[in-house]
Amino acid sequence: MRTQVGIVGAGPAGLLLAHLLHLRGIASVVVEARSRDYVENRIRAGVLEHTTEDLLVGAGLGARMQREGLAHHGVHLRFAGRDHRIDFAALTGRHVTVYSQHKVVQDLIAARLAAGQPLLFEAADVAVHDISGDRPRLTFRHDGAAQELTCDVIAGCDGFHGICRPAIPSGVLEIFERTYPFAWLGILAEARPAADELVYVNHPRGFALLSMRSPELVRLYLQCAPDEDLEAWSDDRIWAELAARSAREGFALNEGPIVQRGITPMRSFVVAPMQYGRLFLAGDAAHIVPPTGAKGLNLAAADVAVLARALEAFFRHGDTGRLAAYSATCLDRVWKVQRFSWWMTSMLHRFEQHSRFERRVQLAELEYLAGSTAASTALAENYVGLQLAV
Ligand code: FAS
Ligand code: PHB
Repeated sequence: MRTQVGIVGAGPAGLLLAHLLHLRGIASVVVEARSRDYVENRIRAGVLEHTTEDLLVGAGLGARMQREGLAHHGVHLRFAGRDHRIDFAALTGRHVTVYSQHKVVQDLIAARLAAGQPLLFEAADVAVHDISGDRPRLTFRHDGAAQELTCDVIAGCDGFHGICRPAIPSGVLEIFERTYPFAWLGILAEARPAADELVYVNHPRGFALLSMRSPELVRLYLQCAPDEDLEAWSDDRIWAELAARSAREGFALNEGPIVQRGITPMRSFVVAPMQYGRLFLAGDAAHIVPPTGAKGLNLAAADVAVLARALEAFFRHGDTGRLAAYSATCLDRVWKVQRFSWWMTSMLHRFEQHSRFERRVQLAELEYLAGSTAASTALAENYVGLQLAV
């Protein structure tokens, strides 16, 4: 088989890249290790930046998101028993959209299949070859047969645990990482949200986040130990801990059946450069942010918007300038988003190793935010999404 762009991974990065390339008349093949059912039902991110919403609408993918997504014009920070609302609309004139990542993936897969474009699920033993030449190759097994896909370019959109980043020779990549001394225990529950907008909680017992997926479905998180045993958390214990951390006068959580639960590790991770030869990394394959800033999915979308534009210049005009600058262009945004995600995580979580002084400074940070329009604006403009570099 032959194509212009071989794409490894059918997550948000790989699928959105394939769609943006198709709109530009550039052929691609998406090769995904898991089944369609698995990728369409994997519960992950929930918040789309205004920037990502614009990108999806501009690519003709906004219909269901605009029908089912919830526009949010602010978020609440809850600390010391009080709330401070960050008013996105007043501070930035923009908003975010609560729309589950698995629905974004479903919409992208539907668009891919409707366009009759190649999307191969359950591909085994995927490997990349000759990435330093101008005819890189993908090999894999599909439907029991060995396959080889000759490409002009390969996009590594295969997430943090994929095979593309490791295919880059040792010594090429500079790795930046930080592992946090906690994780998130997340649940999906059939209950009405107790607040109209997201509530980020800084509490002496630990961080909590009250998010949602719809007026009937909540997505709630608790800071927990990095090696937390999920089995040790009964439904009652989860609800009791969420209530204790989110307590505020006049506020009460709505409980309901927990339909999904899991533990998400917390790390900051970046590789530089995000490219080698004809291999270009995008999304979680290149970087991971702690989800406190709601950025993982949005960073993936920003990467592929830059890559699609660079590949258009390359295939249409033979211009390699944008491709050569791909990594630097993406990393400018990646590092600003890493900073924001690290800052939100540092400000809102309980660090066992913190001294009394550090804990009081953390509270002062929140109090300063609550009293400063400038500080609240800085949080708001990062949360709704920095301008794309395309
Ligand atoms: P993805 O990991 O989504 O997709 C990579 C794809 O590549 C997968 O489908 C995988 O099966 C496939 N793949 C892997 N190896 C392969 C191989 N060898 N061959 C072929 N295919 C291969 N972000 C937020 O903003 N908010 C959140 O609340 C949030 N929660 C998260 C919870 C969890 C448990 C995880 C793991 C991540 C969470 N994230 C969150 C981050 C998440 O949303 C990612 O940023 C987003 O999925 C990135 O998209 P991709 O880069 O496409 O990577
Ligand atoms: C979610 O709804 O899953 C979500 C929202 C905001 C975050 C992280 C996760 O910061």
